[in-house]
Amino acid sequence: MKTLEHDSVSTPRRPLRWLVAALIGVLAVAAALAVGEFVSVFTGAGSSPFLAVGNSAIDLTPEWLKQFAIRNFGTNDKLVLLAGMAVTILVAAVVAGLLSRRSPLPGMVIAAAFGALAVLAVLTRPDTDVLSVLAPLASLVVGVLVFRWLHGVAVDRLAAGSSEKDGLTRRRFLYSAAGTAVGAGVLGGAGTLLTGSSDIEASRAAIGKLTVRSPAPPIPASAGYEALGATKFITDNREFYRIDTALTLPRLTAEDWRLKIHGLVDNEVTFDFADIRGRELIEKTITMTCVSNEVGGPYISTSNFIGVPLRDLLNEAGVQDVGGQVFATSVDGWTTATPVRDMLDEKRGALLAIGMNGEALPLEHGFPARVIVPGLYGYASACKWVVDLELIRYCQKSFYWQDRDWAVEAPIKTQSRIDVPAGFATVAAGKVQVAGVAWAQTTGIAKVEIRMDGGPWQTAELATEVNDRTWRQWRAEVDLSSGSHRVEVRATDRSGKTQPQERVPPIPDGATGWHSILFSVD
Ligand SMILES: Nc1nc2c(c(=O)[nH]1)N[C@H]1C(S)=C(S)[C@@H](COP(=O)(O)O)O[C@H]1N2
Ligand SMILES: [Mo]
Repeated sequence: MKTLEHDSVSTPRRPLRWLVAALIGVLAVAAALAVGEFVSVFTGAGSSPFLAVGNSAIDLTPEWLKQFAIRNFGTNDKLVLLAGMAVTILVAAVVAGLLSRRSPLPGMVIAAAFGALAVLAVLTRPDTDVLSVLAPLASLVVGVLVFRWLHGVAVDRLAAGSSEKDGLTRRRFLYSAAGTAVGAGVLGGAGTLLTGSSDIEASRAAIGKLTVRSPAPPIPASAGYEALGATKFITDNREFYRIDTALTLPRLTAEDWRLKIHGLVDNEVTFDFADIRGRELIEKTITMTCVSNEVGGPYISTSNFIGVPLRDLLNEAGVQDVGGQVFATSVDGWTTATPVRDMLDEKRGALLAIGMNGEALPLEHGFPARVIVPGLYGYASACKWVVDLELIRYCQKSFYWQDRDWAVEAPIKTQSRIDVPAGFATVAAGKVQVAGVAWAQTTGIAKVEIRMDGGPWQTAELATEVNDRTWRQWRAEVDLSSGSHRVEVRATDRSGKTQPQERVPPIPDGATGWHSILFSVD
């Protein structure tokens, strides 16, 4: 590090001021991140050092922490992770600066270590290639060099001695620091702008309205109790729950999308978007549910899904082992597996979906195409951004959540939820309306009961059934005196099974227990 010894023999080495040292760390890291972000515009979204580290963090997060995040931050869990990463990086940058008050070496080593971490993260992403490594490498090099350079400028200033020279070098440091900040801002901003999802949005917009050969029957008004303030039967696309491990949305246009079906099949087939769209599209009203949904939780929504029967696509490939699994892979590397039997079952009606409520799939729900298998939890069936279906024998491969101790197979458990009144609401005395949803996809709901304050069960009125793949709404009326009350609900499905009272957590194959709400009557 000879070249860095700016102090002359006559000027004794003085450490940099705390603030200057910290600023050098922060600026070097900002420059590194900005350059990495900018280079990743050209080397692919997966190569962004910041996001690659974030995505790896998601995959490496222990199960309990992931559950905690989903429970506490819900769909904001990714935002919380990104903010946490930003804070960690900021702290590391400040520490790197402060450790380098005398020599730039500690900061350079820390910058290099962070760069190496990003290189590793990018290399281990499933959606990156060798070229992708250029982005984190650029970050590493820029981080180390900018740190060393700014440090040199600052030390020069200290070593200057005469006040005239001092002023000159102080100005030089300020210019260098400001230049670095502006440069990082411009490059980082340009990188973020250029990696926007506008090309994907344009590809989606170009699809326009999907023409469906056999539309889903209209939802009768009697299927819900919207007038009571109950949940809407069909969830708006923007309200549909979203669960996935993708920190940023995959950037796959309809034009570039391909679905390959291979493995234990007679002939490998590949479909493109025009192939799928050109088929007779069907529309089915289906309620999807996430296995992570706690009793009474929000991760359940209903949509009119548009697509083609997966059964047809699989039969075109020629399934060799109906006792095996269909192993699905998303363009972002996420995987799942579903029993072949369930995918082929005509009554269940698994779809390769390309639309939701008349529109092309929204980006966050799997554009251009995804799998929907009624009656199975999403993690074990509903692959978004699906690009590959491989027919395999059991135990040949394991999928994303299976590797994290969730069940290999996961039919949706019969459940019910109270939506009206809201928890801890205060309602007027007299006849009180209680309403909610119950679901037992592909089995159907036979009965819903409620009870007040631990009293006798009372049968609720069921709304018109839309089909056995959707939730069923219910309502009941109770006469209540003023004071606080507790209402509980339980559903019985058409197989005759009543929801067990015992509370079990979502892991490994879905929560059980009765939902209850506390509220008061005026
Ligand atoms: N590629 C990909 N597909 C995925 C997931 C994911 O993380 N990545 N999550 C699954 C889970 S756990 C669920 S519950 C559903 C949720 O679909 P939605 O976000 O459209 O509601 O998608 C499934 N498909
Ligand atoms: Mo899920």
